[in-house]
Amino acid sequence: MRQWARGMVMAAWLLAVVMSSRAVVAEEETQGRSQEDLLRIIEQQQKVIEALQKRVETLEKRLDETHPKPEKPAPSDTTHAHKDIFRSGFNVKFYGFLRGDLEADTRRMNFDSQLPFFVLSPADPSQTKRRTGEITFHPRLTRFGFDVNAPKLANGWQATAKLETDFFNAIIDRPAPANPNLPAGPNNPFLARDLVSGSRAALRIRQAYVRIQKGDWHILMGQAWDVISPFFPSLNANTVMWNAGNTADRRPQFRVGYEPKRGQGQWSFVGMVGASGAVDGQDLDGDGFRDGEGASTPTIQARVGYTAPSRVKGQNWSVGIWGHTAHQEVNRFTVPTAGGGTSFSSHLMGMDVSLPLSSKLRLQGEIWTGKNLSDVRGGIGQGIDVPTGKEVSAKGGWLEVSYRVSPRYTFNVGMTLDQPDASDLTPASARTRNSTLYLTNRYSFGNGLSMGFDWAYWKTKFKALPTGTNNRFTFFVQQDF
Ligand SMILES: [Ca+2]
Ligand SMILES: [Ca+2]
Repeated sequence: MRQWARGMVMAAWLLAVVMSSRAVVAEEETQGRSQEDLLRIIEQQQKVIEALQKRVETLEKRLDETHPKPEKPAPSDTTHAHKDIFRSGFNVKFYGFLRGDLEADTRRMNFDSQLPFFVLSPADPSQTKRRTGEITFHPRLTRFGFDVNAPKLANGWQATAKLETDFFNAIIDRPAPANPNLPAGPNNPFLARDLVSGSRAALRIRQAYVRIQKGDWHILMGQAWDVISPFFPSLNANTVMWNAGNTADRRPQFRVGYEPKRGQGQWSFVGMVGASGAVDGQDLDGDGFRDGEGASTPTIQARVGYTAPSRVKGQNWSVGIWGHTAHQEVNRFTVPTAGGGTSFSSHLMGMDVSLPLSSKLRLQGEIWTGKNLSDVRGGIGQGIDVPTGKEVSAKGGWLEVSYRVSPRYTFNVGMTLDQPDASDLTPASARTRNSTLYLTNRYSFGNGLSMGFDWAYWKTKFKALPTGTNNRFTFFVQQDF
C-alpha cells in the first residue's frame, strides 16, 4: 500500500514536469526568444520543480504518519543463544527447599537453642536463676542450590559444578559480653547465643565445588562434605548430631576418587587433602592463625567403600571404612600445658554401614574412635584439654532404624553417643558423655510438601557437674523444589 502510494506521487510529479516543459517549448516556437527569455523560462521551470518537490515531501510525510514503517527485527545471534540465562550447551538445575522450624526444650541446650550440641548442667553457673526450657522458631534451614553440567571436553573429561547454600550462618551482629555479675572464667564465657540476630539470618555456603569425571575417576576441588563418615541421622537437621555421636562436616578440599563397577557392585576409593581448622576454627594461642593451617600440613582423609544390590529388591547395601589425620601448631602458647608442646595431632578411624532388612526396614549407622576430634565434630567439641594441653581421646557412633509405613509416612528410631575419655579432661564443666535416644517422623503430602515431628531425649554428663537432661521437640514444614 505504502509503495503504491509513493509510486503514484512520483508519477504525478514527473507528469507535471513534462507537461510544463511542453507548454514552454510551444510558446518558444510560436514567438521566438531572446537569451533573457530563455533564462527566465528556466527560472520558472526551477520554481515549478521546487513547488512539486515540496508537495512530494508533504505527501511522503503524510504517508509515513498514516502507514508507519515496520520496525526491522534485530538480526538473531545464533552463536550465543540463551545467553541471558546460561551458556549454550550447559544444563543448570536449581534445587532446594523452603522450610520453617519450631523447636522446644524442657531444659536448656548449650549456648544457642538453634545450634544444639549438648545439654547444660543444671548447676551451670550461666543459668543460676531460672533453669527452664526454651522455645525457638526459625527458617534458617531453607536451602538453595544449583548444579551445572558442562558439555564434555574433547579428551573425554566432563565437568560438573555445584553451589549449595542455606541460612545457617552465625554472623555476629550484637556483641554480648560475659555476665558481669559472675566471676570471669570458663563457666562465664562470651555467650554465643546473644550474638546472632533471630530474624536476620545470613546466607552461608554449604558446598561450592568443581568436579571433573572421566570413566571411573573423578577429581573435586572446592568445599564439599568430608570423605569420612558420610551418613548422618535423621534427627536435628541443624547440627546433624555433631558432637553427639555423628562425625564429619563440610570443608574446603582437593579430592581424588576411583569408583569402578565390579560384577553387581561398585567399589569406592576416595582420598582428599583439605583445610585443617575449617570447622572448629581453633586458635589456642590467639596468634590470629588457625592452628590447623599453622601446622602447614593439610587434613588427610580416605575411605574405602563397597555398595551392591541387596536381597531386598531395588535397594542397595553399603559398607565403608575410613580414616582421618591432621595436625595443629601453636607458636604463642599462653595456656599452661603439662606437655609443654607446640604441636598437636588428630586421628580418627571409623566404619559406616547401610543395610536394608526388608522392603520397609533399613538400618544405618556409624562407629568411630580417635583423639583430638573437634575439627571433625567428635569429643563433644573438645579437641585439646586447655589446662593440660592433652589431646582428648573419644569414641562414639550412632545407629538408626527406619521403617517406611507407607509411601507417605516413615518413622525412624535411633541412638547416638559421643564419649570422650574423662581422664583426658580436667575442668569441672568438661563434657564426658553426650547421648540421645530419639524418634523422628516424616510425612509427605506429595508435590514436595512434607512435615516432620521429632522427639529426642538428650543426656550430657560432666567431669564434676550434675548431669543435664532435656526433652527436645522439633516440628517443621518443608516445601521442596
Ligand atoms: Ca557421619
Ligand atoms: Ca594459632
